[in-house]
Amino acid sequence: MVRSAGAIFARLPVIVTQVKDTISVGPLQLPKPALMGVLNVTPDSFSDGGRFDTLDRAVAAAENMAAQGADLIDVGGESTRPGAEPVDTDEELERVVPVVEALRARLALPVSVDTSNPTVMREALAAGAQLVNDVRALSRPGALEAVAETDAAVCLMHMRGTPLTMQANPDYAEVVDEVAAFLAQAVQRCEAAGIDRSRIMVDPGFGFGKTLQHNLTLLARLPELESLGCPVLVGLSRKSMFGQLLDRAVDERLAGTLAAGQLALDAGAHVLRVHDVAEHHDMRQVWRSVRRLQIQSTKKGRPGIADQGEPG
Ligand code: 7PJ
Repeated sequence: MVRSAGAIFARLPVIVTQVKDTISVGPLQLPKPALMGVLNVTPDSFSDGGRFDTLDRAVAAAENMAAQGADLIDVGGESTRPGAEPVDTDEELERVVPVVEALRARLALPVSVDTSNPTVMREALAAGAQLVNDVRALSRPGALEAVAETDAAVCLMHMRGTPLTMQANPDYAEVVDEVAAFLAQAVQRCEAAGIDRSRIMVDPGFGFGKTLQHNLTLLARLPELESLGCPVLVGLSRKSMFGQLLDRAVDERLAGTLAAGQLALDAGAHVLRVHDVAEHHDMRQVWRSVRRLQIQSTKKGRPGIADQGEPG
């Protein structure tokens, strides 16, 4: 079919507003906002069956998340929930590396490894992982070097204390300033070790040594982390902050998680780390569709969200 120039130009604004933002971090190109699907490979997450059964189930879970709209898969073999005990290197390697290998062989999505252990980082990156997600911000001896030796991306998260002790009595004079200062210093340590800023994402670490009030304040003031100049990743999924705020068990926190996730997107978050990919995929679609119209109307000088009153 031959179209007139007029018909083509008439469609142009539509085409332009459909162009997706992208996030570029190290070797990764992700849509903005991106969804990181959580794949736990701790024994309690796949309790029965032998090794191959575990592997098959992990791959099936990741394939399911990919079909539901995940943009990358975060593989973790160490539980970092409050009160969790550390796991030894051999055990973590055995849990994580075969899964990373299998996902790279069978899935088109990039893979991230949720670890603080430099040996696990090295082996997982050699097996094809492209992002190190470290809740301890590469603070373990050898971790900076393990990432610097490669071209992988890294996510630096803020935590106060250790998973065993962090929720005992978290205390800050000014939580947002302290988290931002910690992350700025972690970024500098990386740069000094040869990890370029363009490879780094930052994360305020919801629930890691924070009270409910700290978590809410960090979410409310998330845009302040943009001054670090790195994409911001947030992990809110099913966290105890929703248990406290709503009096809900872990499996009843999806609505709270989605509301907080939407606020995080409004505040400029680049990546959401989530368990419930399908629901976040829908939320993102609704958010994007309205966001586009908000941006267009703001450009025309119409009132924005700051002009609405206080909530009741
Ligand atoms: C996070 C994480 C998070 C990043 C976990 C849980 C606890 N990594 N790993 N950010 N949380 N970057 O999922 O409840 O918030 S494990």
